[in-house]
Amino acid sequence: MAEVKKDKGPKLADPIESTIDLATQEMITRSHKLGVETVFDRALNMKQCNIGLQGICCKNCAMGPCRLPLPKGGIEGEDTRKGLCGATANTIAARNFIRMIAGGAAAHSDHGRSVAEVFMAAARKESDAYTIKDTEKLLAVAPHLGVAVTVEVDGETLDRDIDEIALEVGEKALNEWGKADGELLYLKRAPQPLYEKWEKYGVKPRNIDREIVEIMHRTHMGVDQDYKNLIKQGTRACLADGWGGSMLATDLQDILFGTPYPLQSEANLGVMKKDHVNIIIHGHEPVLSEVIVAVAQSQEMIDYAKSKGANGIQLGGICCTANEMLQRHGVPTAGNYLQQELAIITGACDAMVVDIQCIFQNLANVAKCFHTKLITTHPIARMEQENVIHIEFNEHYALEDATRIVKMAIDNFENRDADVMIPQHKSAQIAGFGVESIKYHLGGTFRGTYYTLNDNIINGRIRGIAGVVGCNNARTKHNEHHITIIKELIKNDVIVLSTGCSAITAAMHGLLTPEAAAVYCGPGLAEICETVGIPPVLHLGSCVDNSRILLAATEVVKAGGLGNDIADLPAAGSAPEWMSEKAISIGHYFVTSGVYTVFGGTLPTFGAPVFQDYLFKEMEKMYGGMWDVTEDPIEHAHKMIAHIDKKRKELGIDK
Ligand code: XCC
Repeated sequence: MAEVKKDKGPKLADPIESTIDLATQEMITRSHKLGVETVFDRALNMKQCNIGLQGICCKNCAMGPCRLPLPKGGIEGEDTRKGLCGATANTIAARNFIRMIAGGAAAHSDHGRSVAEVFMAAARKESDAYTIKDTEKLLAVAPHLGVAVTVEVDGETLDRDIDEIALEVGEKALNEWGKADGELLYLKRAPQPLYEKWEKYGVKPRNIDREIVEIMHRTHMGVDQDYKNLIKQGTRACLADGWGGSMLATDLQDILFGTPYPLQSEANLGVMKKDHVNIIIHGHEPVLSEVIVAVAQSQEMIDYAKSKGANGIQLGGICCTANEMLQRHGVPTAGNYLQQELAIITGACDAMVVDIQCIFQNLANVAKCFHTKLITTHPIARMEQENVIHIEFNEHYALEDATRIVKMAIDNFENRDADVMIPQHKSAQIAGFGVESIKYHLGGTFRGTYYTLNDNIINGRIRGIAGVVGCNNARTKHNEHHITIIKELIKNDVIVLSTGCSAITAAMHGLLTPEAAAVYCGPGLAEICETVGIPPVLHLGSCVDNSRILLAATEVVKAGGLGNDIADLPAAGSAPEWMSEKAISIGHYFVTSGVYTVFGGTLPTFGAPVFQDYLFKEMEKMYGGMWDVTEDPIEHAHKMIAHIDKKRKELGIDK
């Protein structure tokens, strides 16, 4: 990234070279004016370690770190690189790779566990703040966990008591993390041929926690030293994420807080309001934000805000908490991952409330320069800086905790400096899609009418389906690759399902509106979007909601006409600006569920070409999906389109 020229001191990021988003450009300029450093500046001043980047630095014991750089010009002849213990580049890269899967799967799954615990509190009626809201979803999920929804009494089939079902669903769900025998119950939701592949290759997860623990064991010094066997365990753990922890998180959240249906909102920093108390919620778990939304919308709190001179309370979200609050309540999205510091730099953020994952520690340093109260809420995610306030959120006192947080923000409104600058950029968005609503909007089924997804894929109006998901990364121009790739896909009639910060990015750039179809789509996709009134990019929620994409793909398979397995579909996955370990876990569960998946930028496999080849080529023979990577966003989109076309040809629908 280019820098702003100055005489001495750390380099400053050039706003125009750092991002394609105008609001972000304005806030980077303001950060320089105020002397507040952001991630965009740090990315210029911190060099990346090239060996770590390639995945070939082993620091799993104190004889190392052992670094195995790839010779210039690549390997000729035998690859003799090895660490002190003899670990090869393939072993080291595979160990590092699956440790990333363990980190990602742990993050998603621990989130799921927290939700399951709150679910149990609700099912036991121990909490005022949480109830079982969506009984229809409860009844839909129960059979997948082996919970009966009816009971036989005297030869008559009767509906079971909802409270009883909820309790049993909660117990069965929680059991998935640590049960002693069997396999994950949700694996059977996959198409049968996929389930059989998992069985054949011995990768069916036994329980969620065990697969993550086993990665840590196998990658300890001197245990598993066969890259194929290592990645096999990576596969087990990522499936425990996608078809386990994440899917349970999504389902239980829907039951507790409501299944999302399409709604209208806005996105970007311009959603903040100068004359309102601005509360920004950032992180991942909706357990906290759900209650904050309820409290902040109460008349009592609105009146309290008015008594302090504000015109109301404006909530805004960042990262996946934004997606959770958006999809169920229409709370506007303030920004994506790289905009978190910028929300404070507006000077209008009265409180930033954070829970878990994707939270910069530097938020504390930025908050110190403004009046913003930075509040951590989760026992496992605290910050060492003194200006950070910790209000530990407890589901049994959720209303009290949320009220304390909202009041603190309101009380802080009068401490604002006069120097406030909220960039006047925001876009309208339609969000809140899921398997249920995609089906509903496209004719109430996936097959059989003019509007349905399968029929329109078969007749070619829709060329295929792309899942474009994942983070921003300060090593890539902010938002550029997401937007370039998505625009290229929809121009070529590929419908896009999006989650996480990618969906936020699409929203910020106006792609989540039905009107975007006429401007950006090829004629076939435009016709469908205009006829049924959907955007060409469907926002499916947060990163745990990638499980919705797995289930949407499964429904498309089961509806018929497009093969028997996810791997048969004209579909591809993408993470254009990925950065987190969660992205690697998601990428690998997409691949091992049969999806060709392209990552932008780099992958920590470049330094071990044999291991990389295994991921990029051999995986396809086993699961039908495989990894790929490219730095060029247009090439990225066309790799996906080429795969979609290959699948259309195999299905005989390429005419
Ligand atoms: Fe984090 Fe989920 Fe990545 Fe965004 S997309 S930067 S992981 S918030 Ni999950």
